[in-house]
Amino acid sequence: QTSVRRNIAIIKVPFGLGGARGGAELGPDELITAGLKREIASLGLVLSKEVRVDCPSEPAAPIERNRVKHLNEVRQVSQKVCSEVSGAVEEGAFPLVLGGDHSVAIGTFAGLTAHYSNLGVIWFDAHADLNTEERSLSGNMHGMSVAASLGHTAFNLSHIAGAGAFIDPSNLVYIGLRDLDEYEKEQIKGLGIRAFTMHDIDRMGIKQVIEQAIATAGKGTDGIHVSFDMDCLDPREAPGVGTPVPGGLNYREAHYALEILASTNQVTSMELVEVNPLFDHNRHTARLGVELIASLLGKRIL
Ligand code: 5AB
Ligand code: MN
Ligand code: MN
Ligand code: MN
Repeated sequence: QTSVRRNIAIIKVPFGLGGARGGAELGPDELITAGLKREIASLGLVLSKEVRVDCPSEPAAPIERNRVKHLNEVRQVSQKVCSEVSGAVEEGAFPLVLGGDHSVAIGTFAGLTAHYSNLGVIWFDAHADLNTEERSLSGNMHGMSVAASLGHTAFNLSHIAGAGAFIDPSNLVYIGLRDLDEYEKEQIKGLGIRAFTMHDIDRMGIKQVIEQAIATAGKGTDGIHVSFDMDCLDPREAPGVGTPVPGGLNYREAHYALEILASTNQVTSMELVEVNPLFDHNRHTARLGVELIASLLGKRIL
């Protein structure tokens, strides 16, 4: 038996200008080539639609004097992703967003909050993506998407037509953190965000971690969104990412977490981001991404 809505809407977002280096815009096609649609079919799910968001590939105007990179492009893409995600939910489908760099999450959040007023979020990532335009040391917007969902950035959910309310930090859980900027550490502590770092995974094991994550993100919420940055994995498992950090989740830990999530029947959407084929070998990272999506959609070993 499967655990998600039967109709899957694939929303491809070939956008890489929010990232630290180019290549994430190739992610959606790489995941399709790696067999995503075959996996969906063999799970007995229906691909109710497959859309490709039209994304700018080079800046329309020279980068502004401020340090924030490609804000106008992120803004445009966010609006389009919001419409597609919101439309998919309306049609009764499970939105499966394929990035792109993690800035695409801003649009995903906008589209989801249009329908879910108290959304739970499980954010798998080496990074917290909690920077603001003011505080970011890099100016890369893929490091600001969670902050945008909370309303902390100058450009945030409230600037996207159709978006609902900000995410409640008490509904948000991190898994896999191991590379945080000082400002992000202060924010996590100050806001009391539930954060399972790699240290916590070492200490508690992935079973306890995912169970507690579900208890937090699933309690009193009207859905759980899984945002999966492939750099949560150890670079030995997933070399094809833009910002690899040693010491990440291993193959079975990642699968196990997603298998348990599937069994809750509470997951209402997923995005998988930061697949960067330029740093991959033999499509290894995209193939792993497809397998992980399958686990979240209900695939079982036996
Ligand atoms: B990703 C860093 N905190 O803000 C920054 O891959 C990294 O979406 C952000 O998690 C990584 O540039 C963004 C140093
Ligand atoms: Mn990220
Ligand atoms: Mn990351
Ligand atoms: Mn990254």
